[in-house]
Amino acid sequence: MNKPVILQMGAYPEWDEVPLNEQYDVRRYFEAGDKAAFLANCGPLVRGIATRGELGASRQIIEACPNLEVISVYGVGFDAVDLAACRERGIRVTNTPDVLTGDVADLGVAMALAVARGIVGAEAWVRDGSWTEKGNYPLQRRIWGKKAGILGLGRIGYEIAQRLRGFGMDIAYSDVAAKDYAADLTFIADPVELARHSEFLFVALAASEATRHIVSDAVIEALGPEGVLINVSRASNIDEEALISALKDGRLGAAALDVFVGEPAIDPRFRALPNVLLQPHQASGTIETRKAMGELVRGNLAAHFAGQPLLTPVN
Ligand code: 8YV
Repeated sequence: MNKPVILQMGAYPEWDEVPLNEQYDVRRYFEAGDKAAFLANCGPLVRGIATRGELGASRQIIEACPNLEVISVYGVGFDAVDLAACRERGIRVTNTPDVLTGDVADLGVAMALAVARGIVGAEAWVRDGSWTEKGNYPLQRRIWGKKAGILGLGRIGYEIAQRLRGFGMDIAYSDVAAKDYAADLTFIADPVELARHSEFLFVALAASEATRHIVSDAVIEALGPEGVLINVSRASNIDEEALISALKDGRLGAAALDVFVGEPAIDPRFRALPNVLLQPHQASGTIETRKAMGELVRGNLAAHFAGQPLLTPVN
């Protein structure tokens, strides 16, 4: 029996590529020179798409695959998948939640610590001889006992809160409604008020049209010149132009970013800013977690083609 044809949108680690190619007839979109011609040729054969959180599947891609049945996302964020186009055609979408929650929360907290304690600069201070030549490293800022705000108290946001409890922080959060599982945390509905409350503001909410630029200039101003903004969600949740401007003129103290508009080709102005920590969208980037994500991608595809319930459906 012919293997189902799968359109692969981006590269996976070897440990995923091998079983995927054993189980399916994989067409590697990301390697195609002429992508339009490639799609015209194989699109009608495609029954499934294996993609990545940041790559998703656009309406154009979906419409080029008239026999598409399922889209399996390697990542928890499915904002880059055109869900409206999927709804119109009854195309199922799956993602990889839970398995990556801890890692993303870990990196968010690590980024906050790195910025507050100047860890990147301190490493350079030792390595480049400044410690010998210039003396002690400049004093940094405490994180324990400070005020934290979490924008989006879903799985990842809640795990960030769990970690911050260990630092004795005063934790508040904003979400569409107060969460019954967070009764001991302060609920502040308005993101501007949350930022005003916070010294460290973590952006952890799922990205959608409704959350675009939710971290507005007003939120950034409210966080202020002593504030630190940490983003482990999607760049679209932040008004990046306003962020760069505020970082440049000191209206925002610092930022720690794992996601960027146009990544990996980030806005070059970030590179000139001394008060921003740059990370290459690696929040879920551990061997253990990426193996679990890959297994879920394949598990969902296998369930679909076996006519079984999907493991982690989005729709
Ligand atoms: C992944 C992510 O790094 O989960 C997501 O939505 O953005 C990240 O965890 C990405 O999807 C892998 O390409």
